[in-house]
Amino acid sequence: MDLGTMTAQLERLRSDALDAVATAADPAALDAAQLAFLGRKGAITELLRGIGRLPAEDRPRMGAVGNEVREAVEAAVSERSRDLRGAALIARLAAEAVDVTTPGRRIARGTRHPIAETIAAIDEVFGRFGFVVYEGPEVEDDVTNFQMLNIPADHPARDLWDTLYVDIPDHLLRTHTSPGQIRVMRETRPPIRALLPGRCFRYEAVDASHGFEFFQVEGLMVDEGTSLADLKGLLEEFGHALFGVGRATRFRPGYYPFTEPSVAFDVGCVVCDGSGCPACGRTGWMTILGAGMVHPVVLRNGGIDPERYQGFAFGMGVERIAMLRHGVHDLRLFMENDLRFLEQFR
Ligand code: 2NM
Repeated sequence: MDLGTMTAQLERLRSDALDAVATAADPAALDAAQLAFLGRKGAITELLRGIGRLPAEDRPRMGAVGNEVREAVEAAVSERSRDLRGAALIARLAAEAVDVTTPGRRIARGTRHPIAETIAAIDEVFGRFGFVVYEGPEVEDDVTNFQMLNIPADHPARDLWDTLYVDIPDHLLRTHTSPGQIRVMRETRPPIRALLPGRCFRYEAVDASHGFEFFQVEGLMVDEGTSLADLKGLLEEFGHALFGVGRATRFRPGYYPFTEPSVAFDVGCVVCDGSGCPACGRTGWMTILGAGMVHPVVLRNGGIDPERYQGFAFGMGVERIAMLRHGVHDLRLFMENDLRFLEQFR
């Protein structure tokens, strides 16, 4: 081959190689193009091997042109490689792009359970009168749950509380939060204004108005000269705060072993407003809590001198209050945690 032919072929290969490099769509295609022209068996490499067969005086010129072509193609390869990597990076960044102007997704928040909400509403009303929340244990001993409250063993009054016992001798699940009141009396001194919310347990068949687990809020006030009139005034305020200022209220005689006298506190029926309906048994009244003057024996059990101090106490079932507040007719709904029910209390 002579110099002219070889130079012409080399220029062709240069232009083919630059085309192949420029159109390589990805790094693999670029590697293939580089190998096809500059590799050990590449077209440019093979052609330049023919330099040795040129006349001696043509070899330096052909060598110089050969190097120039090889370097030009190598430069094109590295430039194309940089471009491809840049394009890949831009594509990745575009895929990862975040539109910071997109409005945030609303976080799904739970709602306060209607029982917790009702306890909070009760706490708030008595809090205005200086009552402070205390909590006693759910597992109690027989002495504190019953005997200290003037409910002796083998006394028929025990039948009022069907009790769940635990595997510790003389221990049980509290049937009311009243044992907590004994603890408050023993651990503090008058004047006392305590509120005890908490879960209570009774061995009972479950129906729309009875559960074996339920919540109670009890209150206790002990001071010199505390009277039934104080109790009545406080409970009337409470009834009006929870069920409306225009709501009728009344007290009836009641019975509890730990209070004397004892009363039941009624409000005008929240369904019929007093005219009589199935919800109130056609009486026009609904009982919302029980109360009374703390029995002197109970005060003494709490370490308080009944000659000097008097006290009243009251207790209410939270489910019942919540049912009346929200028009719920079956207390089992409060324990099922069905979201279709709970979401209505937003
Ligand atoms: C009620 C009704 C009447 C009550 C009594 C006491 C204590 F410990 F002071 F004697 N605590 N709670 C009481 C009184 C509870 O619930 C219907």
